[in-house]
Amino acid sequence: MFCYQCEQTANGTGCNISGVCGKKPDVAALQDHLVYGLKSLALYADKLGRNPEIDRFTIEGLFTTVTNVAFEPAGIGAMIKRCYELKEKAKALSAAVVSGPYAEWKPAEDVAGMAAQGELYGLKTQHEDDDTRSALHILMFGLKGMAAYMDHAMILGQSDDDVLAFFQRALAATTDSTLGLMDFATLALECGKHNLTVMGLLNKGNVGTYGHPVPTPVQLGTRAGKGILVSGHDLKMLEELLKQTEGKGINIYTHGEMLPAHGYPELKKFSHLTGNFGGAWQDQAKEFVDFPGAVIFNTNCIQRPAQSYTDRLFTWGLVSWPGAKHVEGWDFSAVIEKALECPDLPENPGKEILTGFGHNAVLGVADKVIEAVQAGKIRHFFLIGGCDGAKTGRNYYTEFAEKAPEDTVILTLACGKYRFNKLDFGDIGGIPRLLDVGQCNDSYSAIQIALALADAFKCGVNDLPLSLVLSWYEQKAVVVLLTLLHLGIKNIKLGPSLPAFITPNVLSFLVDTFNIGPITTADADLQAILG
Ligand code: FSO
Ligand code: SF4
Repeated sequence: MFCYQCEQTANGTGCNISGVCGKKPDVAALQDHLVYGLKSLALYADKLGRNPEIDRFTIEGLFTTVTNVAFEPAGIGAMIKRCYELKEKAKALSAAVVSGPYAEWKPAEDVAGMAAQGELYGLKTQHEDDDTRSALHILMFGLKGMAAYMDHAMILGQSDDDVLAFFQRALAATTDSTLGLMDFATLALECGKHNLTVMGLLNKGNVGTYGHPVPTPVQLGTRAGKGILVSGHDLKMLEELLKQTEGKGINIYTHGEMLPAHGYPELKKFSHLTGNFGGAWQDQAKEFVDFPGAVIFNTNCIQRPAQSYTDRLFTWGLVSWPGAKHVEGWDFSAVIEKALECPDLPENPGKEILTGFGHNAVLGVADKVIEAVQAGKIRHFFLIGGCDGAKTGRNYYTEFAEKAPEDTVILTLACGKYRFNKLDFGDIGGIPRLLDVGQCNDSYSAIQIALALADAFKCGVNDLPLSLVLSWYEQKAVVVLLTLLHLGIKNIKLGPSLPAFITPNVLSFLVDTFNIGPITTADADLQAILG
């Protein structure tokens, strides 16, 4: 196997024995095979035009291969089979004539055979030139991240034909050995552009269904009684579970990236949406031991579970883990039954933290914010956002937030916030110094806030007293970064380490064009930003 798509990749270069994430070589090979199949399908789907069944499958297929999503070989094998059926269908419908190994792809009948084929389809086999391959992989990982956001948007009934067409065109392009570095770099930035549309669709889906988030205190810890813990990013799945548990004496808790769900009016109206439990995704295996109820994952990031809670662990949607029970569709009765069998949670409430500062809430107090900036009460804004992870070096973000001067405001989003979201930052004239904009899925909201501030101050986003200090982990962060670059946002600080799939030459291009740079130390970076 060889995989280097996420930040925790082995030795900072690539997982080649087994995935640090828990991905075994057979699963890695099956995921590589699925991606190969999706490219084969795209050769025909690109010619066919929009076909809802094929386009939907492409989105789900790509999301399946994102870090910390799918670990169950049989499920991935079934997707490869389905991919082949759809490819044959697209071939017949489009009557397109294409040739070459991708066009001729045919998977083996059994999962072991598919895994053996997958070993030949790995990342290293694509394009000879390192820089071209680097740009190709940036595009490929960007497509995976965009597929994750598109999946959530489509679950909420949102779609866009141009975006769906781009998925097929870009996937087909990755099979073209005549394309070079600049072709893939251009496609990668185009991916960032389309992702802005996708993030807008997702925002429309979330806000249209659940209302604009409003600032909301969220209880940490547990309340006496039965409980279900929901982890992931999908709001619709949470809503369905809330409906199905109403009046059953079960408290519903959010974990990790589900925290911002508490801010949505149509979700917070459920009185049994009780609180938030635990920290960021990488702490789940040790923290879930202390959550005696049922646990369900609706998206990444799932980790190898500790034995003690595997029997009360469920997965939903594209997430899978061998041995965890998978819920098909929207019937959560098995989870509810398990929660009722489990022992009660103790009465152990913790402190309250605030969430719900989406763009609507922040821009609702824009006058106050602008006044505070003009009066010199707010000197600078930091967006400290992105993913958390297990590797050392991420304390930088805690230290940065702690050391940010008291006349600065911190906007945050995604699971990286768990590095500092339980600290007290106080407020500036009633404006909290820490504003939780939401999930990584809400990056659109942060962009809207930046654009509105730029508008108010009659300047460009790069001229605002705003610095982006980002942490990345998996492919959703890659595509958000591509979106920021597409928007021309400069001077981003990125950590905790730079992606292994970026070659020195591609990095120089990014530094020269966007002045993007690695984080150093909190003190030095604050000094460099604030002077
Ligand atoms: Fe985090 Fe995981 Fe939201 Fe990612 S829980 S790391 S970028 O899946 O999506 O921020
Ligand atoms: Fe390694 Fe990350 Fe790939 Fe998992 S997803 S195999 S940790 S690079």
